[in-house]
Amino acid sequence: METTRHGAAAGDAGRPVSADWTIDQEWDSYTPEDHAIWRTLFERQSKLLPGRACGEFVQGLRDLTIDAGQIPDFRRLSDDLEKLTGWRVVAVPGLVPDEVFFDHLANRRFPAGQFIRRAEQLDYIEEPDVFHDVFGHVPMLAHPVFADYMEAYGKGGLRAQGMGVLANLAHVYWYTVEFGLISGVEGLRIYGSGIASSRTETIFALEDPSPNRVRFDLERVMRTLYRIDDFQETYFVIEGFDDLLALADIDFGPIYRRVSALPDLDPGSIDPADIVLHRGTGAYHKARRNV
Ligand code: HBI
Ligand code: FE
Repeated sequence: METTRHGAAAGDAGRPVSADWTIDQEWDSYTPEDHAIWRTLFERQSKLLPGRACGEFVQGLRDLTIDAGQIPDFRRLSDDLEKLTGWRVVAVPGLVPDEVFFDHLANRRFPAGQFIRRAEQLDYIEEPDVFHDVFGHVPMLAHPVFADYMEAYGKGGLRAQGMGVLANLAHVYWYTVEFGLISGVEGLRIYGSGIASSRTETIFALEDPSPNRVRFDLERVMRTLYRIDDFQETYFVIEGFDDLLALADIDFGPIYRRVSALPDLDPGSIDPADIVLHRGTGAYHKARRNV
């Protein structure tokens, strides 16, 4: 597990974690090197994203004055965000238990990693740090429809846990909030935070011939396994953010029962019922498997 600069891995002795796992951001304790890493990452992504990220994402960055200058102070960021959609950003040491995560979302609090990755980890980090969480997630929380979807996901997560179907719901989060693409008047664009915060996956997800790009379908996505350690083999494409919010009104009970009886789908597979926007060559992952 990643440790913070304060030496406080979640649950470490000597620094009890509060019940909701929040910590003080201790903004003053970021070093000039920390801010420099933020700047490097910010400048890379803000060059790539115009024309690749959806308009809502770019607008969110602008409205919240998330910029290259320094790691945002969560208090100011939250005050701005709260005016737009009622969400706040709270600091956590890293990954938090599922029920804690869902409870924050259900109450319109986004838990963001307090630490920032080290210079050797610019392109890949396992645990969510402040760049992934703030640059990747927070801009979309300024969008009212997306903001409502995230709250609904938190509430749905608490229910899914009670029903023992958390994995199915987690697949939906992964393929929308983290790795979602949207096709609209602008063409194919990124809204998923895991793509938007990664230089290499920004290009791969949109432009590489290797991955599949398939129309989003709730039951299909619920059944689809995913990769956490590499680019996705399949990206799911929504037509508008109302597609996501519509999920909040669905009674998931019968869907979970149906989906639980069906086999899981491999990340790279195409299902006969899929609406395929681009059938990937699979070349990237084939080459990875052969080394
Ligand atoms: N904790 N900080 C943090 N960020 C996440 O994205 C996160 C988490 N805990 C659990 C979790 N995500 C997922 O496993 C759930 O969406 C299922
Ligand atoms: Fe994330």
